[in-house]
Amino acid sequence: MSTLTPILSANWDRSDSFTLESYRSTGGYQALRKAVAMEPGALVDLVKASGLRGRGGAGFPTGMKWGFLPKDNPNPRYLVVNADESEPGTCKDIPLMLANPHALIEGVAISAYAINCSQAFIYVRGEVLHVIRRLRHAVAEAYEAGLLGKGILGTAFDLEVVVHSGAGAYICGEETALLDSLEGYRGQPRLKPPFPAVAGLYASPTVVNNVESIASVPSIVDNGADWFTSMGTEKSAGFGFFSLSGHVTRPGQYEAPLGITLRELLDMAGGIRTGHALKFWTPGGSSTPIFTDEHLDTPLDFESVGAAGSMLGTRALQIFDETTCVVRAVGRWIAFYAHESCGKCTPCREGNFWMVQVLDRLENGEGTEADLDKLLDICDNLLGRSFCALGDGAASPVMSSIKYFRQEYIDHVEQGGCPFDHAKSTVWG
Ligand code: L3W
Ligand code: SF4
Repeated sequence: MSTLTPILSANWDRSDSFTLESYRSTGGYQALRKAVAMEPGALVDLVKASGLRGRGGAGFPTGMKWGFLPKDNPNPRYLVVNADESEPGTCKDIPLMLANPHALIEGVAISAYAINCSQAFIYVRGEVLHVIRRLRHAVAEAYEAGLLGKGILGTAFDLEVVVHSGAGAYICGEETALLDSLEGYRGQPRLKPPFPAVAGLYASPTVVNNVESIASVPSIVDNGADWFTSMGTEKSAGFGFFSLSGHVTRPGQYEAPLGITLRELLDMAGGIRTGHALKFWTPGGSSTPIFTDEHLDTPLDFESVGAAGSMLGTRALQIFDETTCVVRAVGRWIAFYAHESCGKCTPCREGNFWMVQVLDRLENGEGTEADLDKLLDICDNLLGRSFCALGDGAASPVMSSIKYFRQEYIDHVEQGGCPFDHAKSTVWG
């Protein structure tokens, strides 16, 4: 039975948790002091040994990514924090930055030192002005205290940190679109390879990491790689946020070891709202294939979720009970993807547009059974044929919902429209 592991969220109940004074009073910035006394390469080895994997969705090993930076490139190196959190259901980085901005800033300083970089950017989703203000204030506090800027903690290590506001485009969470946006261009994904580690910001070697990944680094430096690997599973080490939303009694952030199950999380969260039963859920935001009550005991780690046909993604667990119409839920997500498609490639630009039309007509009683094949055909043209992960992600909820709830789609056809009373589903009502 897994229990919670409050590490990044340990002090969230303190009303001043976001201040430098509060962060320092609980041991904050001790890890930075320890790190700058180490060889940078030893820090990279430490993060590799911890097994930390990217917390932004893909789970790529963080230390390995740092190790990809070419040694013979004379250009400056950059560290870019992806704080453009926008995946539907994903809501972990924003509370983390609000309640604990110094964990991120300390992580930025340690990570930049580890990769020999003296310029970092935190690219924040443009809509969250309050988060941007809080981060800028925390960065200013860190400069004032000699934790950023020239000669950090009396060493020769210099680091400038810029908090950059995005302009509210979901695609700018894709790392190369983010880099284009940061350079002042319209954010659209670039062809990979080259990966940012080789040619990223201003065509220079760049590490792009998610907020939660970077904020986890100080705890690894403080406590060691063995401490981190003692949590989670062999290939999915450590802890992470599981963000429960929707039809759950106590929605919110549950910081727990990877490998915990939804059943265990629901036990802690008071279960599905009273009088109702689980119908479907997303393990990692709407870009991951949906799960049902069959998957209550699937360990939420990269391997187990993958083996069960989905992705751990951002651990955004959106929970829906039996009052929710799956066609309507999927329709809402696809409308989002259609709106946010950057338009660069045809499968995603056209496919999402047409999926919205088909899902709308099914929901409104104008669909036919052939529409199911049409949806699957469009998905076939999206999956693996889109330029970036947005296209693949959009196909996921459509294909998986037809797999698990085919009859519900057919009911929409046979009953001339949606058989659900949306007022009963507080989520989509
Ligand atoms: C150097 C190589 N670097 C891979 C790096 C790469 C990137 C990281 C992961 O999509 C997924 C997506 C969403 N040399 C490398 C290399 N890298 N090979 O590793 O790369 P990749 O391509 O596996 O994934 P990605 O393009 O970063 C992320 C899914 O996560 N997702 C998350 C969405 C999250 C948000 C949000 O709001 N936070 O949007 C949810 O499912 O769909 O599949 O850094 O450069 N040989
Ligand atoms: Fe743009 Fe969509 Fe193509 Fe990605 S898949 S490049 S978001 S059009």
